[in-house]
Amino acid sequence: MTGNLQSPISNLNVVALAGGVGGAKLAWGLAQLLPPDRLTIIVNTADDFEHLGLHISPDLDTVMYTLAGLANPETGWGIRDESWNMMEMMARYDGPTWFRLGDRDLATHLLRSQWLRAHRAPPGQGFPLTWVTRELSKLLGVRQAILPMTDDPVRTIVHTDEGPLPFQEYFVLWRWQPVVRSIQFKGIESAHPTQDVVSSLREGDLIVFCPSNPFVSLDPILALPAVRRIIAASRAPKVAVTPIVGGRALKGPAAKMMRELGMEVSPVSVARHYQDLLTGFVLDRQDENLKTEIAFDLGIRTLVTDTVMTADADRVRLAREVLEFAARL
Ligand code: FO1
Repeated sequence: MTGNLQSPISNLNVVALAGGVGGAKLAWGLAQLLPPDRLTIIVNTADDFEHLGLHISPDLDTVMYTLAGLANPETGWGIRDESWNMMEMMARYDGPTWFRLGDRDLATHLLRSQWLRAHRAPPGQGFPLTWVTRELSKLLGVRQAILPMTDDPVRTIVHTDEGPLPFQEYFVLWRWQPVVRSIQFKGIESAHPTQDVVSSLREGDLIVFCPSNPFVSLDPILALPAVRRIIAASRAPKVAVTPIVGGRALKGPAAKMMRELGMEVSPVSVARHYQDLLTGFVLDRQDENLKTEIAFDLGIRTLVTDTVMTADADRVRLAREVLEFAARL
């Protein structure tokens, strides 16, 4: 159902770059307005990790569960109405329970891991992450294309005052409290965007940078060889929605990372971070005073609106405003 958008917009091929919870919310809003075959979500996989013998892809699962209407509304990750029997038994064995795996969520990790292992069979038995993600999301009734940014292993290592931490240990085990010195995407040099990612970026009529963490959710996608060049070469409008509102991140470590990386905690820093790629930037009303700086110093057209997505209606409204803003660029 394409809602009551003017027809030119609902015929746009929209490509959204997303990471965790914030990105998934806007992707869901866009999915309410566009025909399913007009929305592609390219998702960060640098948060992936091996845990208890399972390949876990948190951002892919957050986007998939959100589009399937299954996501836990409180956390944004994992599945709603979840049970935790496996975790309780794990605790009896004094096994690792720092990364909480729900009983329903576990089915996703078990199947993904088994299908990927089959991929390690002789070449041509390919079950790469792109195939696995398409199968799982189709089986959950998701009709939009959810694309891992790459099928190659890329892992975010956060270099902190506690030493180098794999992303999930930094984010969950250490609750993102260690001070960040630098961020590394291990394996990025020899990784490639998938063919699906390359063609969706080339064919997209609009590229949306969702309000995800710029440094650990969108940067891994942009750091893949050729991706920045393909986005820069595209004549489609590129619109970013700010993940920073009133000097703070709505969720997670983005603001704290900015401070620790020596940047001013402001939407202007985010706009500058993507500057060479952006046509438009969506700023929250609380930061309206920064509009001229972004518009004139950075030369990026700016839309000021309410960017905080609390209820589902906010997600759809923001998605509609992004599409209508893009149509004017
Ligand atoms: N985040 C947490 O803060 N605590 C957890 O125990 C946790 C478990 C978890 C399990 C599956 C999954 O897909 C995501 C999970 N997350 C958890 C969120 C995850 O760490 C983040 O969503 C991303 O990696 C960053 O966006």
